[in-house]
Amino acid sequence: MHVVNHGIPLELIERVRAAGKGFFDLPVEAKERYANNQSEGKIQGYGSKLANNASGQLEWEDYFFHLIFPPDKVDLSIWPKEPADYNEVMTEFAEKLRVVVTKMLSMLSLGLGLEEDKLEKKLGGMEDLLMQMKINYYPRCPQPELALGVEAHTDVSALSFILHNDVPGLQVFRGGRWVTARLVPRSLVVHVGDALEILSNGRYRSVLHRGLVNKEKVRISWAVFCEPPEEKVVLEPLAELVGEGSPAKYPPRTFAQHVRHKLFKKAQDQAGGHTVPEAAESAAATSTE
Ligand SMILES: O=C(O)CCC(=O)C(=O)O
Ligand SMILES: [Fe+2]
Repeated sequence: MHVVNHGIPLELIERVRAAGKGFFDLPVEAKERYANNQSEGKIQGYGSKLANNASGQLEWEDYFFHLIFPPDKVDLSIWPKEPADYNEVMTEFAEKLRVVVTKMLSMLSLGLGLEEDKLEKKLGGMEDLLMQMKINYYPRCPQPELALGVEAHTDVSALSFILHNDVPGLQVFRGGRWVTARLVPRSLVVHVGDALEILSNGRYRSVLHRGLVNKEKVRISWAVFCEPPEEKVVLEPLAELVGEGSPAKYPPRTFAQHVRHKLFKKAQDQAGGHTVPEAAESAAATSTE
């Protein structure tokens, strides 16, 4: 969905875009000083996927991943030092977006017939709900039909907020086909992720989506994943939504267990010769909404 009138000044959004683009415009040696190291568990930092991944699909992107909220959990040492205003801009954006997160979670709680602060509290509240920024940088791709920016997936988060540089490419799977998200001026794109699907016992569905690449234009997106803490919260359908006639559709798991389970399932499906998710395979038609 697109959210407008969200209260984040356009001027601040422009500065976030400029700061992210400024980082990716640096020479590769400068960017590599921030390289992540997945095998050592260092997931924050700069990474590149311009290589074949396990499913054989080429993911054509570089990215920068780091925590932006709450402030006491942020590790500023790994944030880009260039452009010089990166910290200031991203910190201000995180604070403003955190207010929007609370508003969205209130509305989504009310939509389930629950108290306004139910989801916010369940996801860890001001202290423990994490906001992770992933800046996706999709270079121009000479043969866009052979690659994807990001392959089809649902986000593990509760909610994801996406900004982009006005180049189309985000697609959601709806009604049995891939639909390209419209570019709505001044909007934030919001996706429901797995954590919210689980808490709502499937009343809100995690959105299957992917990112296309472009022959003419570089595409950049800023995705902010709002997640519960890894271990503190047990993700399971909220008690109020389970009962006679509506059994729990998901087993209890911590967020960390959910992420591991999903990776394990993906590896198993791939070993069995499937790409994941299967719905994506059968999707031939593509259109613009
Ligand atoms: O580039 C986009 O618009 C979406 C990126 C995305 O889905 C992700 O980073 O999880
Ligand atoms: Fe995503």
